[in-house]
Amino acid sequence: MKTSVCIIGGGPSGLMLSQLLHLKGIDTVVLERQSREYVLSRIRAGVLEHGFAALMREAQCGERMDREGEIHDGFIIAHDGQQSRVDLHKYSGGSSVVVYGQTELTRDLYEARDKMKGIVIHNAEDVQPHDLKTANPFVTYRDGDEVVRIDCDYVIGADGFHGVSRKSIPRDVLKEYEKVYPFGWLGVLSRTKPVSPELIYAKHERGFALCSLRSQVLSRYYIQVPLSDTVEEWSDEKFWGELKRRLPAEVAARLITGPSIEKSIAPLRSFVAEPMRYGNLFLAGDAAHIVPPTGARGLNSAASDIYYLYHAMVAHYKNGDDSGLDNYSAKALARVWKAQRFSWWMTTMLHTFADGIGYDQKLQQTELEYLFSSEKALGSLAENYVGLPF
Ligand code: FAS
Ligand code: PHB
Repeated sequence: MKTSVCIIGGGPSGLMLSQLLHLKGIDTVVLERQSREYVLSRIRAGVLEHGFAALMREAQCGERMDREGEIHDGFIIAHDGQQSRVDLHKYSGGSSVVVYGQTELTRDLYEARDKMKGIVIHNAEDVQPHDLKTANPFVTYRDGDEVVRIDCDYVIGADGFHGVSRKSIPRDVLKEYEKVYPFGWLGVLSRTKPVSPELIYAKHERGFALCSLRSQVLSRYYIQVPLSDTVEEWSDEKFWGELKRRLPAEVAARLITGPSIEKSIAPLRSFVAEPMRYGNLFLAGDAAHIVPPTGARGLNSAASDIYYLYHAMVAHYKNGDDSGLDNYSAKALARVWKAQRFSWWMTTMLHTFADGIGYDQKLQQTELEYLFSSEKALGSLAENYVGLPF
């Protein structure tokens, strides 16, 4: 098999790039390790930057997002017994975010690939990139007992944190930066009316909590839990009780609870791998970087990688201009590190650190007091949350 761009990973990063390139007449093949059903069973991000939403529309996949997604102009930070609203629209100069689940946008991307007869191969086993430092890289994978070879010009590693691509870069070339937080998020999805029309990020001495949503009949809630906790230890009843304890009384009083239809614990970590290019391999999305979800930057950081790669590939194939490819790693990392900073700042400000000495807690309080006393501080939060320019 031969293609121009072989994409490893059929998550949002890989599918989005495949769709955008196809619309420009650049052929791709996507290799996904799991089944489509498995990929679509994942419950992950819920907040899209306006740049991501624009990319979905450019990929001709934005119609259901615009119909079913919700525009949010602000969110609440609950702290020290009060609820303070962050007016994103005012402090970002008129921008906002779209609340629309990653599961749904991934479904939209798959359907768009089907409509254009895009090649997405599922259950691709033992995917391996080869000859990345040559002009003729190729990728192999197993289909049952058969080994299939795909010759290509470029390989995109969009295979997430546990993928094969990043590990294909020699250890003496790759530099990894990591920060592991001493807690995780226990997340619950329930077919209940959301407790608030806007997201509530709650700082509480018992631990952080987040009230989010997927629609007006589908709620998404999280509470900070120790890394040692397991989902089995958290009955629905125990979860709802703990969430209520961490919310302002008037919010807890109106919380509608119901059976969890998904419940999982995700550890929080910050991670960046450099460089994001090795020969003719380009890393994108979670394959290259991970953020704690506090700042809703995870999926949105993948979007800017895809945006840069898309424009770089079009410049190469249409104009013979390789400047975008040559600058990709530096350009993508510049924005990735800004998302890392913002995610670290939101996580450090809002979570409870068991070993937090008095000084760190005083700093947390000061961060919040400064934030809500300064329009410039609110402007900084808002421009990061709605998404820095690509
Ligand atoms: P993905 O991991 O989504 O996709 C990579 C794909 O590659 C997967 O489908 C995988 O099966 C496939 N793959 C892996 N190895 C392969 C191989 N060897 N061969 C072929 N295919 C292979 N972000 C937020 O903004 N907000 C959140 O609340 C949030 N919650 C999250 C919760 C969890 C548990 C996780 C893991 C992530 C969360 N994220 C969140 C971040 C998440 O949304 C990612 O940023 C997003 O999935 C990135 O998309 P991709 O880069 O496509 O990576
Ligand atoms: C979510 O709805 O899953 C969500 C929203 C905002 C975040 C993290 C997760 O910061």
